[in-house]
Amino acid sequence: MIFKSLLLFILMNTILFAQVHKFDMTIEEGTKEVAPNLKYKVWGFNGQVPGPLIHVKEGDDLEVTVLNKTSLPHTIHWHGVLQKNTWKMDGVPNVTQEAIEPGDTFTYKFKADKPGTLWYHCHVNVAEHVGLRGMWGLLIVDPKDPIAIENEVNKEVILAFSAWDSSVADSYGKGGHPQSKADYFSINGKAFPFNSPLVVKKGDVVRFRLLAVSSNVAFHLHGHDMLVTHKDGLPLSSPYWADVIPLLEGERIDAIVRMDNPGRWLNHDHIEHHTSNSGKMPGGAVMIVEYEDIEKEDWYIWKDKKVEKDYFFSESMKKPLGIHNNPGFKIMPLKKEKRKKRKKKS
Ligand SMILES: [Cu+2]
Repeated sequence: MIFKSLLLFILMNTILFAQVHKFDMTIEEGTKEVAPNLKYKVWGFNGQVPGPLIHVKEGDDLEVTVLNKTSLPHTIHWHGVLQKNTWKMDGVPNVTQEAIEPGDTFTYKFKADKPGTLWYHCHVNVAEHVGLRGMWGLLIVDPKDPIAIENEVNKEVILAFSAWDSSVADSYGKGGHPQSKADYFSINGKAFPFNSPLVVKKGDVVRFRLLAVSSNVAFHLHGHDMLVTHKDGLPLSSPYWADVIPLLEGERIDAIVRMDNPGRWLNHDHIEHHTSNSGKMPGGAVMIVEYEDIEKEDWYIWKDKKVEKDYFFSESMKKPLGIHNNPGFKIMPLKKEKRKKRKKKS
């Protein structure tokens, strides 16, 4: 009897009360290989770009303790979280808090009060730290009341678009000037053809969560119409069909696609100069959707391309709620990089 009531008590608690997630996060210095000829000095949350995926449920409480292991100050802004009665957790330096100095920690405590595709990023010198140095990651908040089509989704795919200015790749503290020019563009931190194919099968219902981190985007998927269902996390009262989805910097759009057209399909930013690596085509914010079992002919540009399993966070999104690092996104620590260079010279 006592055992039964205890079980009931635990069950009621999990149903009625939010979960508390306590995470430790670091900010680390390192190098990100955006393309083989573009190694970029970045700051990575948990030493990776994109930062780790944080996946929680609407109403959950978060406590994130951030340790700044770099040589410049940073913060974290939780973009989309409303911070009701917790405005000091909004992560804006000199407005809601003092920036986290090198070697210091800061604990962000807040409720995941808004559902959907959210993100987090540094709010110090945003044009450089977020725009060019990789200080961003995804915060996915599952809704308490999903709309009907969300329940049909069997594959989650996150595509985050960012731009890079190669002229400041090697110099922290530079870049982000209005007159500076981005010449490399990427999806989840890597430019085509150095990123990964997305493998799907007929019948999949894929939710594309699109985020424009630091470049405007005109997202186009060949061979399929996309049903646009959510904007900045919230469900639209009238979802609509599109084959090009425009996003301005900071925006998130969710689109659900029924994979019903087997083949090999290009998936790209339709702002044309975003599809090159410093003018060299093909490159930039481009990747390919491959249906399983489609033959790969010799002339296929990605015939021997290895699929990076969690490149689009599909595996991480299947894991239990929490914070998920992704070894594929690890940056190379600066010290190691220096050692490697020295070795090469000797
Ligand atoms: Cu920063």
